[in-house]
Amino acid sequence: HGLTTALPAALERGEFFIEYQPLVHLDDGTVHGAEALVRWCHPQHGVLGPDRFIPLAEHTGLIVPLGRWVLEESVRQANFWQERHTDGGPLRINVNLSPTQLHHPRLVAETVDVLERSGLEPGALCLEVTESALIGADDDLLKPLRQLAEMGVDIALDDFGTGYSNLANLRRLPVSVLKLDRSFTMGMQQHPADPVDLKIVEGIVSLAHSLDLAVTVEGVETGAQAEQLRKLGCDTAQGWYYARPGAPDRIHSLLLADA
Ligand code: G
Ligand code: G
Ligand code: MN
Ligand code: NA
Repeated sequence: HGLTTALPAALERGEFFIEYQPLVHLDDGTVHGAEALVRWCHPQHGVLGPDRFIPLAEHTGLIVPLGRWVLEESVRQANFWQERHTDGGPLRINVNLSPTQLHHPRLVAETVDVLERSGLEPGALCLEVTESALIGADDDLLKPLRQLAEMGVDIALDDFGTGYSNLANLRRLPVSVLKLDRSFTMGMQQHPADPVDLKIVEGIVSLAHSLDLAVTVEGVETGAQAEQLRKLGCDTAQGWYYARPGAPDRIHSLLLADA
């Protein structure tokens, strides 16, 4: 596959870049942080989204150096924002971790190293892992995540509610945030909102809060959805209603507007 063989050179040539999508507090709309979303500016095909190359990088193992670069770059960026917006409270940076990265023996050491070199406090970093990556996870797999959580790094369960959500299993996982999948938000778009989706979200929020987990909702596209999700008790939100993923200066502007 052409894209697969081009990946290592692309990383060396600096063809990857990161877009940031803001995460906002649902109660007052202020910025809580941003999710780092990687893109590939391919010399022939133009800008490729992660769906086009993350699975290939995952398959070849290039996800390890690529993921390291994403972490390093987005943590550096978050620290830059932090230093310029000290009064706004800590700004969070969310970084996606793929299953291969989770299994990598140097995950904890490298994350500690990146944080120390940047000066960003561990509590400002949130690592997103998908539910499916943790299905049937044994203690060996959970141990690095526990170590990171003990240092203060937040672990978020991404795309929550799409897989084989095992609610009882949540207690065992070192997660502090649930990211509710976009499919639930889509159910809020209808008028009236899908009553079953309402009940499900209500139940998930109540369970999450009773376990001291924060709830982030993805894919908010309208003000009506945001209001509905706020009423249901969700804490933070992400979606086109607030902003599409974009260049880092967009986050900088939003932070200036909040101040
Ligand atoms: O930005 P976009 O909606 O195209 O992202 C699609 C998916 O790609 C997201 O759900 C996200 O989980 C994944 N993704 C984006 N950036 C990264 C990254 O840096 N590492 C990994 N492993 N996945 C990413
Ligand atoms: O990590 P995750 O797979 O959840 O990445 C989020 C993905 O969802 C990104 O690809 C991003 O571009 C996309 N996205 C973010 N906000 C919205 C939205 O409001 N609506 C839709 N349809 N997609 C969104
Ligand atoms: Mn994500
Ligand atoms: Na997601």
